[in-house]
Parts: sequence; C-alpha cells; structure tokens
Amino acid sequence: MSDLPFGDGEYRRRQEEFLSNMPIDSLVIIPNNQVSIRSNDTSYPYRANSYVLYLCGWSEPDSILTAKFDDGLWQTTLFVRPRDTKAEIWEGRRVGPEGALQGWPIDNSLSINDAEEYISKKIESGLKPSAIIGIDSKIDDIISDSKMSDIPDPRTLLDVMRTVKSEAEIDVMKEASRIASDAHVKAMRATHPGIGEWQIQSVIEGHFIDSRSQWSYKSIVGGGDNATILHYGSNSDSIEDGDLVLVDAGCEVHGYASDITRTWPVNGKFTEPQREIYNLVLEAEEAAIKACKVGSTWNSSHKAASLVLAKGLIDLGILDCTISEALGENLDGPFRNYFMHGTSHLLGLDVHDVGGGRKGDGKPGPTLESGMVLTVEPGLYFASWRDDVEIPERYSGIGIRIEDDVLVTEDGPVVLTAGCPKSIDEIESLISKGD
Ligand SMILES: [Mn+2]
Repeated sequence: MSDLPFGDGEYRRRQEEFLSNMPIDSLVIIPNNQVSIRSNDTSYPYRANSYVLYLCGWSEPDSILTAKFDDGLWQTTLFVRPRDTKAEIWEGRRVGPEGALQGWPIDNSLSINDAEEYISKKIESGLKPSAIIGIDSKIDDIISDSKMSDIPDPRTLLDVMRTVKSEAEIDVMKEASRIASDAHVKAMRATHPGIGEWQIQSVIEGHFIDSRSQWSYKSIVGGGDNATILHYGSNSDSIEDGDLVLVDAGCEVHGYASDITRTWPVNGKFTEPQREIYNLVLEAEEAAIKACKVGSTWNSSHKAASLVLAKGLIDLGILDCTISEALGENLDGPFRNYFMHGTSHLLGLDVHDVGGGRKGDGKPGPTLESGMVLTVEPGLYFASWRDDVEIPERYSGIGIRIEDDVLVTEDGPVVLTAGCPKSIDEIESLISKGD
C-alpha cells in the first residue's frame, strides 16, 4: 500500500542521524501540513510537510510525527487518521495506524484523535517539547501551555542534513529534472507567433501530469515585456511575432523539485539585440555553473555570474563605467539595475530548499559540499515601462533568464537539467521544426 520512494534503510539512517543529536529528554513533534480551504467546502490539493516526507514519507493530512527516547533508544510514533468506512466512502481510503506501522519506517502508530492527550501527558511527565510550531494551532497551544520559554526547533538539525542529498535522493531529483526538461522541449516545439502564454503553460503542465508528476511552483510563462516581471504568473497574454517568451517551470517527483528556466523567440529566430543579451546571460550562466565546486563559498556562483554580466553590459554600451564601478563594492552596483535577483538557491524537497542562501531566511548560504543541489539562474531584464533607470531602446522589452539545476560533486558540477537545450542553435532548430 505504501508508495515510498526510498527503502526503510534510507529513512532509518535519516532518523538516526537526526535523533542521535537531540537531547534525550526531548519530545520531538513534527506536525504535518493542514488541508487549506480554497472556497467553501473545496480544498487546495494536499501537499505533505517536507520534514515529515523527509523523515518517514507519510503524505496523508491530519498526522503528526513524534519521537522520544525510551528504553535506551529513540522511538518514533506517527499519529494518523483512524480507519473510518463512512469517511473513506467520501474522502478516499485511509491507511490507518495498523497500515502505517506495516508500510512506513516508524516504530509506533496511533490515532490522530489521541495525539493531543499523548503530547500533553508526555510534557507533563517532564519531556521537553522540541517542535516545529506554526503549522498546527492545536499543537502550538499545547506547547505554549508548557511554559517553556525556549522551544528547540528540530529544523536546526534537519535543515543542515537536508542540504546534502543521498544517492537515492539524487536519482529522484534526476527524474524530476528529466521530466521538466522534456516539458520545456515540448513547449518549444509547440510555440508559434500568437500563441497564448496559458497555452505554453498547458503544454508544460500537461506533460507533468502525463508523467505522473506535478508542478513544484506556479509556472511562469511571460511573453515580451511580461518576461521582465520576475514573479509574473497570470500567463494570460498572447505573444506577438518577434517577442521572446520566458518560461520558468519545474515539477515535483516524490516531493523533490526541479526548477528550469528557458527563454526563446516565439517565431523561432532570435533578433540581433535578443541574441546579444541571450548570449551574455548564457555566458554568465556557464561561468556560474563552473563555480559550483566542492569547497566554494555560497556566493561563488553569484560572483561569477555578476562579473560576466557587468562586463557584458559595459561591452554592449548599456553601462558607461569601469567594471569595478559596475559591480559596486558589495555586488550592488548599477549592473543590478538589470539583474535584480540572486543567482542560486538550494533545491530539494522545497523548491527554495532549506539550509540557507536565500535572502530573508536569515541564514548565510552553506559552503558547497558534494551532494548539494542548487540552481544557477542569472538573467537580464529591460522592462520597457521602467522610469527609474535608463532602458536602452535597442533592448527595450527584453527579459531573459536561463536556469539549470546543478549537483555538486568531487568531480565538478553535474547539470541535472542538461537534457534541456539552451544554445541558440539548438533552440532555433527545435522551434522551426514545429509539432
Ligand atoms: Mn529557481
């Protein structure tokens, strides 16, 4: 009945590494995500919590993974929905506690209806909660009643573990990369002047579903000027002859994400200005991929991309200054007028994976190790409607990003999304072939 991507040993190894670093008077509490209402009695498709998936692969809602140290060893208890024929007729089959114990890498399983009492009693008996809060309000209430001022967060350990992927995880990520690469190729072949952004989205996401996958984030399909909007998502315009389309779309396999961006001309032929910017972004992307080496600092890919882009913007006459002026003291110079985002983020069970490197998560990015997977995604954007910086007429309305998923290895970077073409010649020949 279980459809787990990994064998028991893989999960047990993760649990062991995590729990052996926890204080033995802890009660580890990791609630699964809640079902979200879309409207009235209709919910969004359910996606399990990445930490629960990571530790035991459980993907039904209304569940909580706990662990405590007992009789000299760590034991996990998974609380799940009990079997209930009447409910199952409406909502679908449930695994139930007995089924969970047989098919999932856990030590005990109980009904979710007993979870609150169990957790309260364990805390009363002296165990200290170590919980991920903010997911399940009932659990949050129990924890706040415990009067502990400082609740250790299991993510401190788990986030570091999740940055380095095992062989088994890499295999799943290769599959997600392959499906997303094929989807982009299909979309290129289907492209013609006048095509709707939503129609390209439909080709991409249709391929995901056909491959028994699903999107890992909302697909971005931006034609012309829409490509210069970094988080464009309405995908509702038709794309005119002569315009580029930027497609940022990835899928998820067993919870593991791929994340690819390609930019191509809808009529199958880059104009000279488009070609100039495209080749510059491609050169930056290739330099940044080369920088993804074991022992490199997190910022290496961003530095490499920034250097190429700053120099290229000067060579094309877009910036009129020296390279060091273009780069600025902290890579914050005027090249950032046209390249406003970071170059890389970690990739895994979350598309912007945990473990640092993202602005806002407060953690510096990790030094690169063998087994880490990160994106490399430089871009240049010349929104025609911008009034805060100078947009050269020649490049007005051009937005280009190229993004691949890169595995760091002792033998150098491996591009997991290499199946997705990115040279101008390859792209032009795909589009002209049509469907
Ligand atoms: Mn990305």
